[in-house]
Amino acid sequence: NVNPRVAEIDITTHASDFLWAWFCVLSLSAIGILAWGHMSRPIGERAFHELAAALCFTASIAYFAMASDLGATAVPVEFIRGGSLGENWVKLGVNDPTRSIWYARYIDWTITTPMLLLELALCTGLPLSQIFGLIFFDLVMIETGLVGALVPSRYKWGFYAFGCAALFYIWWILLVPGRKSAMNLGSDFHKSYITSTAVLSVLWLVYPIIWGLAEGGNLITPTSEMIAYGVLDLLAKPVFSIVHLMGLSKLDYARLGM
Ligand code: RET
Repeated sequence: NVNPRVAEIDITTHASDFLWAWFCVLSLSAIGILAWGHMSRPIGERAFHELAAALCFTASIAYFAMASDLGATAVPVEFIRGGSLGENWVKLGVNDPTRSIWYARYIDWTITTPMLLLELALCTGLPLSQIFGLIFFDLVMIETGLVGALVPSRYKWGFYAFGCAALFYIWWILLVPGRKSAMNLGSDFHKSYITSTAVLSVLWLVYPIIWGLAEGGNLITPTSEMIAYGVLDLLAKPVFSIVHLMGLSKLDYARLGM
């Protein structure tokens, strides 16, 4: 009596209240950050508040899509470890389990992770070539993660390895040339940069771990995956942005040439 489509919807109806809540929190964060920019900085100095607000708005639209049960596709599961065909799996045919892969989040990340890196990198005085390098490898990381999630075979781990290599490059740029460059702007810029970079680096480490447990290894259910990425997304977008903007609040943007 269970239509596979209904079974699939069942997986996400429970999570959807959570997803609507996340849509609201992200929209309100965007509005709040925009208002904060208006109150605390003259018109020419609101770029970082606007960037933060724009990326929260983008994420809120992604959560709107996912809360509406859009933006997922069923991918065959070739290797099942540590689970049986329980609530984890949607059984479409005999011996043909699939997992819902929420590709909508990768569309969100494609837009928002470069913006998060720009928030940081534009406060360092890093040369443009290194900023382009950061953005390029960030896109490599997200798109290889997406392809890996959609690939049913073990080749997914090859894509994952490319994504991890790209993340190492991002960490290196942020922690070595980025830090040196921020130091040249002055100790106040350096202090704010170190705090923001530490928060970002730790949070970004957790994403590939979740991926390994969810899209990669099928060790956790799509619902657990949704909650794990959901909590991380709030920390990595509004919370990170607020920490970063607070760090910048006393700094003179003239030193950035803005
Ligand atoms: C993937 C899988 C491939 C390997 C690596 C990944 C890293 C993803 C990261 C995502 C960050 C997202 C953020 C979203 C917005 O808040 C794609 C999971 C390394 C770091 C910050």
